[in-house]
Amino acid sequence: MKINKIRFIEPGDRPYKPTPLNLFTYDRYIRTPSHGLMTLATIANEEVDDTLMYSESISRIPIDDIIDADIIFLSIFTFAATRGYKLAKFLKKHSKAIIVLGGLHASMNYKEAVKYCDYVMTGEGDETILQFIKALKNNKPLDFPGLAYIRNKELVYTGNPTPPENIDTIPNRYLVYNYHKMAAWHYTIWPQVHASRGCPHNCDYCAVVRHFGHKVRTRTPANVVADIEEAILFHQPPIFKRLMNFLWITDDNFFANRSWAIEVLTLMIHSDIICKYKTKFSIQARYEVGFDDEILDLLKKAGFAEVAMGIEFIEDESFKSYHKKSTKEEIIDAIKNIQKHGINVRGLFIMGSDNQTKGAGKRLAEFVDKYHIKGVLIQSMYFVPGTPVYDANKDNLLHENWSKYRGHVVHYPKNMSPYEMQLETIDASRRVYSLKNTIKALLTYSFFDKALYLGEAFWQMSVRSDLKKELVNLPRTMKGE
Ligand code: B12
Ligand code: SF4
Repeated sequence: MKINKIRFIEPGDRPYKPTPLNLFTYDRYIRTPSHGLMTLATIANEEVDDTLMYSESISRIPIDDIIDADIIFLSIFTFAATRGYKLAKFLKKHSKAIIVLGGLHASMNYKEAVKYCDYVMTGEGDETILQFIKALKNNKPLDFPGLAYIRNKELVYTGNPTPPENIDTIPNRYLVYNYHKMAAWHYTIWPQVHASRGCPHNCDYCAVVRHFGHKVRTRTPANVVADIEEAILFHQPPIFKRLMNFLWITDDNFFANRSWAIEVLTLMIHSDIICKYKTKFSIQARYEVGFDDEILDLLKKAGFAEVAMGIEFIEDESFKSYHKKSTKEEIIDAIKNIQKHGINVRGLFIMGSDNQTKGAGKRLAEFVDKYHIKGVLIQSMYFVPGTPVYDANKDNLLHENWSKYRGHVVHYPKNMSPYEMQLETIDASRRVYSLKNTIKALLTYSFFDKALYLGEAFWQMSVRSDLKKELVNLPRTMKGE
């Protein structure tokens, strides 16, 4: 068949609406288009010239331009699955295109996703996307691993694909409709680069390791640095320079391959990126990096302003229960050592573990205060089919309305009602971004930290208002009461 036009769609949970709020705060959630789908669009564009991506994070989707495509690829994480299914269903009805769903949620739940599309493509699509397009173009059978579809009312699955080793594609960000225009003027849209995949650990609640596997695969250091430079340039406004440049390296565990991480950081230091663009960087890491003085020195020299640490819990029992290999003491020591190197620590926390009791929100905020953590993400425990926490809690879930799997309590915690747990999350955020802390930030933080703090304080306000609205739907009793 002829394949002349391909469209990629990133469904947005809360599709983009233009509002002045978007210019300086996050409009309920941080909006940056999917690096993964952009990468696939870049690869597909090698084969088909008329390739374009729409991200509902940053623009509306002009249906007229989608409907006459030959293939439409949609990408879904769990929080966007409901919207993705709705779009896929609509497109299946109104377009002759072949509708394909992929991404973490579709891969881990292909039996569910296949009901809404022609094909689900599981795993990472870097290699299979071209196989798929070429097979259709050349009327060859679609029999390679990584495909799920329904034939004669039966589900066919061709098996798991092998994860790609070569992941050196630099995404062509210009393939995302309206992205450049938005990025130039919206300070809340940050450049991001994803440099490695896979993690050797096995935390029970983590979907990432189930999707990307335990083997750590890395992009070549020169390729990563080239991507960083492209990302920074892409986000520059045409006339004035951005007041602050901030780039987020989004790897889940950047230091899992230590020698590679050192190579990347060294190359960043030797390139003239830091002087040329005066960019600051943020990176996600486990606490162990806090004991690695050599890496911390390199991070500082390479312009890293913060390490976003997956602290998750502040109770040792919770670490044990969910197979997170760390202790509260180790985390505290790591935080202190990172700060000693002049780098801020951002805390990524999970609420809703079985061990948490009433007052968990207050204790979290006290921890943040006591250890001078700058910036938090407080996330309710997630239960994605395919993860051990899902298997252990299948009977405790309130529902499987995926659109609510983005911060809300979705299960019966052990020691509280869902309603009370949600209040604890709201309380934690309210305390961390209290008036007292805001005044402190305004009086004592550097310009850069102040700007970051204010952006987040506004964002957390809208997150809290969202969490509050959901309270009416949450049971006020514990399970079985
Ligand atoms: C950067 C990031 C963000 C960014 C941008 C997200 C984006 N647009 O992609 C921002 C800040 C917006 C964000 C927000 C949130 N995030 Co986030 N985020 C990430 C992070 C760290 C990296 C994403 C990434 O670039 N991955 C790397 C690329 C290469 O992978 P990929 O996108 O999955 O794409 C590959 C494959 O999956 C596949 N593929 C993908 N799509 C398709 C489509 C087709 C057709 C095919 C064939 C293949 C395919 O091929 C791609 C290339 O190999 C991930 C963790 C992770 N490792 O993925 C968490 C992650 C996606 N976030 C998560 C969560 C929970 C959230 C929030 C809900 C947090 C919160 N409480 O606010 C919000 C949701 C916002 C909302 N919309 O409501 C979870 C989602 C869990 C799940 N089960 O879906 C993750 C997995 C983190 C985790 N540890 O669990 N996030
Ligand atoms: S360390 Fe992070 S990425 Fe690795 S399994 Fe645990 S939560 Fe997932």
